[in-house]
Amino acid sequence: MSYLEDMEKLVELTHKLTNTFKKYSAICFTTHKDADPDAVASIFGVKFIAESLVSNIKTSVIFPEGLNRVSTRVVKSLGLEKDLVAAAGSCDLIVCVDASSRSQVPVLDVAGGRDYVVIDHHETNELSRNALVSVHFRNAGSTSELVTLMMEILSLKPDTRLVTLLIAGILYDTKNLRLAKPSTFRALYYLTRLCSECLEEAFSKVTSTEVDRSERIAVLKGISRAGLYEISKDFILAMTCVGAHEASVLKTLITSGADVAIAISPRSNETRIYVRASQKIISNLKIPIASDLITYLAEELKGSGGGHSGAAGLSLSYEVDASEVMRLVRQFFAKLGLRVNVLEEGRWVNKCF
Ligand SMILES: [Mn+2]
Repeated sequence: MSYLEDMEKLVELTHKLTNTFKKYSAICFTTHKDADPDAVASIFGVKFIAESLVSNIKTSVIFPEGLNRVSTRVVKSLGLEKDLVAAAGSCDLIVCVDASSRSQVPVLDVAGGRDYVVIDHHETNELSRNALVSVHFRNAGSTSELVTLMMEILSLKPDTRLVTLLIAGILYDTKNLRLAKPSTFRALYYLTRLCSECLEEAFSKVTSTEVDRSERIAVLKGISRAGLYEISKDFILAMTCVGAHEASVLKTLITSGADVAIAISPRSNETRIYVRASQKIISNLKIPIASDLITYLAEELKGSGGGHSGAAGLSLSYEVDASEVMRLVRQFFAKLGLRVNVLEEGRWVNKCF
């Protein structure tokens, strides 16, 4: 089906849908569990459509099992939390968005034979068959863009918060437009004509890599304690000791220039050791350095562990001596014919246990 035919079909279905809305007095809007931004934006978008076209209609939203992490952040930053609260009461029509199967929408099971309509873009949609109206376009990049195009067809103008939310939904489902379809850009054209700043706003909300406080502190501690060593003259080894968020600490050490990063993590009656290796040292030495080192340490320290060439970890059922770990690391590299020299001792040994 061509793009233009798709638009004609959408025009027809949009009117069919709005005519259906007019026959009901209370509408519930729902979606799949753990709602992503596309699901949340679609719910708010189609609710806006219903409220704009049908006067005195009662509406409520139902999010089974709440919102996912990105949705929670987006909704919070747009100040839309209060709109999430489901108004108690019954509804005689259920609008089901961005959900493809009955199991994803518990409310439909509860509702039994209740009337419902579908708006969705998944490859297959088993809910379509029994729906009063099914706006199902498998060629759309997101449900948000379908809802946006319905607004365009109806000449409805959402406010800037809803525009931002809809763009966020589109960006999320199209992986920041990498999976965009022609209809995605048509929807974005409509939305950005209404609010051009909303595009950047939505991008920053969806792609934000905001890290929580405990993780930021762990990373900063891990870096500030690190001891630096050279492995022959070619590679840099960073050793540190942290109690949490080891993966983030090690990732930071590697992206900051370490070729091998090791974190010792003391827990109660337990020690975990994590290793990361840069692509440079892996391809230079042509050995799976992280897993080889962990296997060696696990054997010597009587622990268990494993991993891959770039990332590996082990666990010991006792509190290990940090300088013993350092001795074994030196020995491991000595077996490869590589000498480990101190560049800067750091504070990591003293901070371990
Ligand atoms: Mn979706």
